[in-house]
Amino acid sequence: MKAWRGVIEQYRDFLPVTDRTPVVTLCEGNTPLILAPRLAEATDARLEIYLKCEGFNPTGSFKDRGMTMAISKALESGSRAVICASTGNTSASAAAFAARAGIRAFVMVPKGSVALGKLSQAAIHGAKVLTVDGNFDQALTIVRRIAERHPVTLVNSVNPFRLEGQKTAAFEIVDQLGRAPDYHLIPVGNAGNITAYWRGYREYHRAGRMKELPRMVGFQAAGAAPIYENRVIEEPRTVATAIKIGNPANWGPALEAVKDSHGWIDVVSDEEILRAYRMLAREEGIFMEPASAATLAGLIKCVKAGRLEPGSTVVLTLTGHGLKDPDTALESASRPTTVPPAIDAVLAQLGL
Ligand code: AN7
Repeated sequence: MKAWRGVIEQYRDFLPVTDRTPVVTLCEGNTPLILAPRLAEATDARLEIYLKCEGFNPTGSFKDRGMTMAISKALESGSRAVICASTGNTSASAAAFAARAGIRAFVMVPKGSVALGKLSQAAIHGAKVLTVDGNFDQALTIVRRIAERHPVTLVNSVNPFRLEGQKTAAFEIVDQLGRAPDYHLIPVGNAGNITAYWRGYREYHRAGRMKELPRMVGFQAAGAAPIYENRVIEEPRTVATAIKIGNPANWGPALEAVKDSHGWIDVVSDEEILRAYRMLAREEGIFMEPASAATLAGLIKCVKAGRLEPGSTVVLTLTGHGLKDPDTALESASRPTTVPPAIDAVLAQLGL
């Protein structure tokens, strides 16, 4: 087998790159698609469930697929700096790929709403990090204005190259499964990823790589569900900070993806998200961040409501690694027990 060289080299024919594009890659993509029989059992779902583990990308989230494209194209156009607003993962990825490219990264994150791991990534890669006393939507408005007037490239998902890179996840799923799933379940924040997957599935379909298109099903957190509620949420709230977004940039295209594919958008509560978060870690040994667990929470809700045809194949995108957010993990699980350095005391604790 040839060594994996990142999503641009793997899917070059489907991407807007040329021989003159300087490819900036951290060998992102090629993430595992893991069968999850214990989840099917635990949720009473008569389904074949697969987990597309995007947390296993180089910076721990799906953003790397988009960032390899955005940074490569920024470099091609002569840009020396990039900027983004972020709930955390975009900033971590932008910082890493900018470092790899040898250009500057400026990132704006909402104060108090970004998981520790993500902040540490942006910092160690040398980005200029600004925490804003406001929310993600306000930060996005500011960086959009700055990028219009100053020599910095915006790398949020309004940058068209971001979604071009992210659509490669759909290609991989079809390559791995040998077909498209019947349903594709995915969390929705700024709504770029659901848009990108749908684009990827349609392009692969058009190219004759698959026969049937999947239905796209997106999940928002109940306190941050602008698309589901069909209104801007001024003060979004959820434990899943990655998707704490009240006015998604790709609102329209996400709705189109859902409509065209005969799918739907649903909501899940923080309680449902945290239950799914623990279940994923305990039943399948897969540690993903709360926003990713929203997808499993959504699956459970859909199964209970009988919305998924029995016998179907379902793919869940798990967007970011659990290590991104150690605080939520520790709050959600039992704490370590302190013991003296004595065998008897240890045995007593272990019940052996
Ligand atoms: C783990 O990093 O918006 O619907 O600024 O980090 O494409 O926005 C992150 C989003 C899901 C939602 N899961 O994807 C950011 C940011 C995780 C995420 C989403 C995000 P989109």
